[in-house]
Amino acid sequence: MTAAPIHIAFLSQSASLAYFQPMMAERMPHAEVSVWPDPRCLEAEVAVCWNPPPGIYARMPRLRLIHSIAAGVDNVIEGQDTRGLPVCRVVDPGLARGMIEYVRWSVLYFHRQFDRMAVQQRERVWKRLPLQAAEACRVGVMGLGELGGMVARTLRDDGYDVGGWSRSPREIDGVTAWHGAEGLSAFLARTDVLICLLPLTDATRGILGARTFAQLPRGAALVHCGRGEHLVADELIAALTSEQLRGAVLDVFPVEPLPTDSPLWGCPGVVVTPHMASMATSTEVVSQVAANITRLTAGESLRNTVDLARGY
Ligand code: NDP
Ligand code: OXD
Repeated sequence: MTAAPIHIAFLSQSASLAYFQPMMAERMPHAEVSVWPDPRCLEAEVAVCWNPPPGIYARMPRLRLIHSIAAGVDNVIEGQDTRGLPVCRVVDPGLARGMIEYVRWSVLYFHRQFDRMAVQQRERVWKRLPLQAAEACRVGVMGLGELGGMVARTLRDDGYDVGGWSRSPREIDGVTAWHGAEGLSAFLARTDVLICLLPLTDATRGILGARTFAQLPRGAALVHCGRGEHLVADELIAALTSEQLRGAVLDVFPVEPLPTDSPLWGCPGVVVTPHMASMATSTEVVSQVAANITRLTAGESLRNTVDLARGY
């Protein structure tokens, strides 16, 4: 007797994941592939998700594996009953490379004062500012995981004075590292450009707010590539207005697309980008999901599983 084909459902309530269907079908020709809102999704054994409908896993009696199409899993697990099932995410060197490029640009933007030059240009001011050496610019990376770790190493190699902060102790050659709530103040106090590459969890929600900004040196800058809910927008605007912060490059927002009436669009000192810091290619996502399905059906251990107790 041949086994029934595995059934894979692509689930999102906010994005169309239909483009994955032909790719997945080509990669796993024997699989059945459905895309939400097709009700056949409820029969699937594998849910591949970005912001899936609320309570959906509870309605999928045959479900065996939940897979994010992204590095972050917050919108895949938040408010959902994952029923003790394994949850996996994407870990990809290509995604890390994209993130490095985005963060490098953003750090250079502040370090080489392109933000100030843009203001000068608008005012037709020709004024040369002193050149600041990279080693005099103290960059701080919040989150030293797959992405933050690579970013910290790259910026270190670029000559910046790099510090990092994580939940548990992390050692990276040439990077001064702090961890835990007790390490946060010391980390912030020496950070001129703060980069957020944290996952969104109960412990990190709202972390980019007045309390954090007040502990940075006056005139520090923010580069935010984590998740929108890390940031308290009105407290950022207040910190920019009081010049406690000099500027912010923001890639992620609690509501995406960022609503057209958000004050962040026109806030002086703010650069808004549309959640494009990095992403895995669809080919890579399909390949990682397919590899994990093969492991699942073979009874082998899965790659890139999420620790649900930690939330990331
Ligand atoms: P990882 O899980 O590999 O790393 C997470 C890091 O954050 C770890 O170093 C972890 O600490 C640290 N951390 C978690 N919780 C805390 C806490 N409470 N206090 C201090 N540190 C904490 O994640 P990735 O590097 O793969 O991805 C990070 C995030 O980047 C994703 O969750 C996603 O939100 C965002 N992202 C954004 C993209 C974009 O385009 N804007 C693209 C891809 C990802 P420890 O080392 O101790 O575990
Ligand atoms: C991700 C993202 O988590 O795209 O991969 O934000």
